[in-house]
Amino acid sequence: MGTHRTAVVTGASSGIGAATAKALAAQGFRVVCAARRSDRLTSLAEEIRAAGGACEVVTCDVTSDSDVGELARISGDKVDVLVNNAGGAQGLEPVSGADLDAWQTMFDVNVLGVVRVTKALLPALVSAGDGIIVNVGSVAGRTAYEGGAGYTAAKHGLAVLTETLRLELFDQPVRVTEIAPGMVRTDEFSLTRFKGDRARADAVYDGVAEPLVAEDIADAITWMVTRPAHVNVDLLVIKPRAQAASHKVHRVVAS
Ligand code: 8X3
Repeated sequence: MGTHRTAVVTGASSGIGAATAKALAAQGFRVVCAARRSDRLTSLAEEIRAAGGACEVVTCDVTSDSDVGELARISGDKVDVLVNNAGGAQGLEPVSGADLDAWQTMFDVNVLGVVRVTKALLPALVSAGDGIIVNVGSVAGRTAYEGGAGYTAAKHGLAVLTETLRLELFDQPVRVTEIAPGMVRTDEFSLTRFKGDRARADAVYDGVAEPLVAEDIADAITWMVTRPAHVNVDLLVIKPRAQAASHKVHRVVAS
């Protein structure tokens, strides 16, 4: 265990987070998997260990100071990789019908959660001598779309947070990066956005031959963190071939 480099992944219980935890474990990292749902984390840890990986789990809500404190304690004095993946969208209402509770949650998780976790782990990332932070943003953090404002504003916030942190850490041995995925079909992203409405969630991917999947993003994150220490991938925008832009998606409608 002592020789492993440590990677911390938040939102690790499903989707991009779980896939990233598995991918980094396969690269030899000791992976600290953080998420709210401990039952999911337990089965993820079993899967990683069965494949020969090193893994620890922490039940952690990124909006909780005490949970994040515990995450920092378990992560240890040196953290080589931090993947701030916990996040998500709620709703697709126009600004005129904004659900402020949903906006609060989106800012709490996508922005303040990243600040809280980053702040707690930064000393360990610096101590590692070659730390890297990967913030999982979104194309929603680069462009706007109707109905998306709570999420797009939060992910724009995350993008600027990432840029600011890179400036502030310019003389420290820590790389600061963002990956901004477009359409990724995961089990939960759209289902959460539409409060469990399966038909609405599935409609997001209607007619799209091959949306990205969580493993595509995990693969890209693995590439970013395994570049030589002097190589900082500031921003990696990644979309399926069928998605030229947020609004411009090639859909094949069944006849
Ligand atoms: C997910 C991409 O287009 O649903 O972050 O905002 S989108």
